[in-house]
Amino acid sequence: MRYFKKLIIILLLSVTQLAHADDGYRLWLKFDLVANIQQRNSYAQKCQFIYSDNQEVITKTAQKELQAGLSGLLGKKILILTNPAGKKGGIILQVIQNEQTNQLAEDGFSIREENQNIVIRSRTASGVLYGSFAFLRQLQSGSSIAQINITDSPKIKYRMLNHWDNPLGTIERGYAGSSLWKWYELPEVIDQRYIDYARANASIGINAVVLNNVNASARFLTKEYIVKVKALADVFRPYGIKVFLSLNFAAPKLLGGAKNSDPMAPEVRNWWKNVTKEIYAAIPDFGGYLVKANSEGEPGPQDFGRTHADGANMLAEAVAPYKGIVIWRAFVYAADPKGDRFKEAYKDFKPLDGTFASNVLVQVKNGPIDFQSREPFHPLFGAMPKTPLAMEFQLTQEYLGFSTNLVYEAPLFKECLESDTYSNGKGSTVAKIVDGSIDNHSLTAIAGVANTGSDRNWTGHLMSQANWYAFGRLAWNHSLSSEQIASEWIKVSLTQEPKAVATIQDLMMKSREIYVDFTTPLGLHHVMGQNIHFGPEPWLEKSARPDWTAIYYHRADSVGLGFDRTAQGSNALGLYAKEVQTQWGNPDTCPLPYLLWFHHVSWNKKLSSGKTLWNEFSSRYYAGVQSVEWMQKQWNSVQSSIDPQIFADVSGRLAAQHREALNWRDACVLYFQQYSKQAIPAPYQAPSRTLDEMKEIVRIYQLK
Ligand code: GCW
Repeated sequence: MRYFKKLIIILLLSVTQLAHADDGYRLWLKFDLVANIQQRNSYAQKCQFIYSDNQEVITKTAQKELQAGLSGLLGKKILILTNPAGKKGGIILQVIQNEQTNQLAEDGFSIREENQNIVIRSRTASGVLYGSFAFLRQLQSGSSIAQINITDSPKIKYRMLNHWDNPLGTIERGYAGSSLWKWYELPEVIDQRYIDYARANASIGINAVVLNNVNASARFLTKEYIVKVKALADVFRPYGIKVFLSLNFAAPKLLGGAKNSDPMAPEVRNWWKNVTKEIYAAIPDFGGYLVKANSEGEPGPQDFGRTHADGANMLAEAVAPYKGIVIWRAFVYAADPKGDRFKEAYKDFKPLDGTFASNVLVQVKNGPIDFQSREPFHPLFGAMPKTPLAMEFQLTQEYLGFSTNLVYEAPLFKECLESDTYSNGKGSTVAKIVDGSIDNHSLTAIAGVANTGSDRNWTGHLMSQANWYAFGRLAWNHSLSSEQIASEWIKVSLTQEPKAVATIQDLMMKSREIYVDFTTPLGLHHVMGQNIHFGPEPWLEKSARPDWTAIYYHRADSVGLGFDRTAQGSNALGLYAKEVQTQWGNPDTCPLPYLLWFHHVSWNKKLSSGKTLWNEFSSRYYAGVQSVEWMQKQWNSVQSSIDPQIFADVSGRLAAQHREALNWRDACVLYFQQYSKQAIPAPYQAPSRTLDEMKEIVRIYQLK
């Protein structure tokens, strides 16, 4: 009997446990019952009903979302009224053009208490949707809504995700499973996930998605695929999201039987016009095209002696009648062993400033090389005042340890956005170039390469959900702080227990610098494993291109370490404004995070930290590993405030991160020690593994 009782208790316990287990699928849209009864009652008093005087499809979405969210938070069904008849204590949605809403940017909203109702008002239906999600966020995070008075407008027009998803379901640089888009099932089968994806995006203000990889298959432009794309566009439209496609520049030849794809050939121009017409017939609000051309083997206008502008303008002409736009990527770099990849995009694009059609944006990665854990801002920002420049950030952690490393990316994004280009005097930050305010552009865009996939929790590492969230919030308002966004995300996703919120926020805020320390400290860059871009491979000397090796970038020799980009070296620094050159040009005063980006520094040089380069550099690897141990400890300390399934999953990934940090440390200090010929500084101990052992570990990582 006693045994039986025990069994029942164990069973009950595990059922409760299961009921609480959170697999992360609901992201930041949990809307669980507000635990504090007093607070719940105070919310309930003000949210007794929902009414909208506008019946556009997006406003209906807002009503539905409010109803579902509030019902969850308040534990009772909230009615949508068709006639409020002077009722008080409800939520009123209003799409209206008046003096007040005209002050808002498109999609901006206000939330105010008026005549004892809460009015969410905008001049667009999507503004009302964003306002509704913002309102729900107040309740979710436990904020007071007494005398609520919020006015908010997005600073950037197109806030987009770029998916690098391929037609067969794989994702280039995706670390969270396979593609969300099930092309073979579309258009007949609509996965619930498409809808949940749209909800998540709309809730943080994302209003555009590019569905497919920039290394694009021409397949997406066929009749068969246009109906599939239309099916997704139909799902996303009620959430205010426009669909874009990446295109393959050689499509006229590949699909249309044209002789070639020369953008000046009438036959080619017509082909694009016709295919564009077909797309718009199916999807009248189709956003337009994203193009990677003449980059890493992709076809482009230069194949026919034409410029990037010739290619972009041809497509711009095709989409113009439908108010579509073309986003042309500046991620191009010729393979010149004597050159400096840092300068390539600038060389190609700067002379084209002023020659692009008015519906073209040039999309520039945040840094000049490729989404490294730290890069100086791209020198094109500020250098093309006549061309709207879109920002491209990478959410998927290609160079940030895939889905086993906790790296909160908001500080990385902010560092770039807040960099001063001095293009139009002090304060010409990258953010102000991108939001159009410096050069008076109204066509503005910011893109994040998506980190989503078919994994149940969407992003592989649960903490990477914060990067998706932070991107959306910053795309909307780049002046939000990383701390603010982190704490907001933690409260709606993990816990509201104040001490746990503070601990996790601190851990997130430090995570990027910790990753930099154990992988590429002091401005070292591009020393990761070849092809897969995982783990260390600083010894990589040969690759298909010189600028895909590690030695091209770190330039280690018996004298020192780092790439001299001053006038004595490649003079990439010369691409920046004078003030920026002054800031980074002198090795004695260059901030340590950027040092090896711009200088070849001798091993014995005394740095501003008081240590020599070798001592500082090698110590960072050890400190980085210790910091991962610190992250593990901090995470353990919040266990009681976190859902057990989430806790265990993140703990496991932190342990994996620790193992990987040790690999980075041992591989890098042993490799560079061959050049510095100096001992590991006290109090640290030399690695117990040899360089050859590290090379073998990395070699095995890369085996097919
Ligand atoms: O970061 C690099 C990646 C490529 C990618 C390319 C790009 C889509 O390694 O996989 O291709 O950049 O941005 O075009």
